[in-house]
Amino acid sequence: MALICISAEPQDIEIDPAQTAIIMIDMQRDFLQPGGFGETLGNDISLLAAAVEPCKNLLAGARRHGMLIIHTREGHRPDMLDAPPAKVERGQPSARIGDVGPMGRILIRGEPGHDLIPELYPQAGEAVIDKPGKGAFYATDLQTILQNRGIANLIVCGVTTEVCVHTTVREANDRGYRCLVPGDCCASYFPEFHDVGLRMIKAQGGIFGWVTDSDRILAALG
Ligand code: TIU
Repeated sequence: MALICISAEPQDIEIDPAQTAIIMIDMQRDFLQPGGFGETLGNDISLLAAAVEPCKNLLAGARRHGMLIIHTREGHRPDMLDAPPAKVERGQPSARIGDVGPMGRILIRGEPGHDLIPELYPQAGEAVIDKPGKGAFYATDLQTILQNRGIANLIVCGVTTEVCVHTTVREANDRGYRCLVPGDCCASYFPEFHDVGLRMIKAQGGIFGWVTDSDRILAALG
């Protein structure tokens, strides 16, 4: 496919869809459904629901165009050897990472709560990357996958805007990827952090990347 031009801020961006991957960050039951990690931290999980439908639409468009689609999941080994005590022990959550909740052990791989939400479930052939940290590059084979597929641009979606989406965008930007963030495909437990997080990406001439929305990406894909 030829280059397409996507309306974005701070300026429009031209990309080749064949060199572009969609990354769905951590659209897991643990963050979006009751009794998971997000709720144990004291958050109102209903604030994340707005991103689901736009992500669904964008995924459908990306699938139609044969784009590389990657899903990530934050979580830890059942033996928790990869879970830093500094992460597990902090704060006063109602249940800690590894404790048993209504969706199984909190943020542990293989548990029901760790799985992706049914609305955005991966299709056959789509990569799922398990990551122990907030960024999708840290301690994963994401960069190898992107290099093997000749990817230069990332469309980064998911939750939460200022935590795992931002960390991944920053990691990707430093590795030379052009990052495009559709704001309606991201959400935060803190609406003001969502807004400012998007502003931070596109400020200073696009210091971390570009911001757009799902409709503008779908319109450009045609
Ligand atoms: N707590 C919070 O806002 N986010 C996370 O812990 N992980 C992700 O953002 N995925």
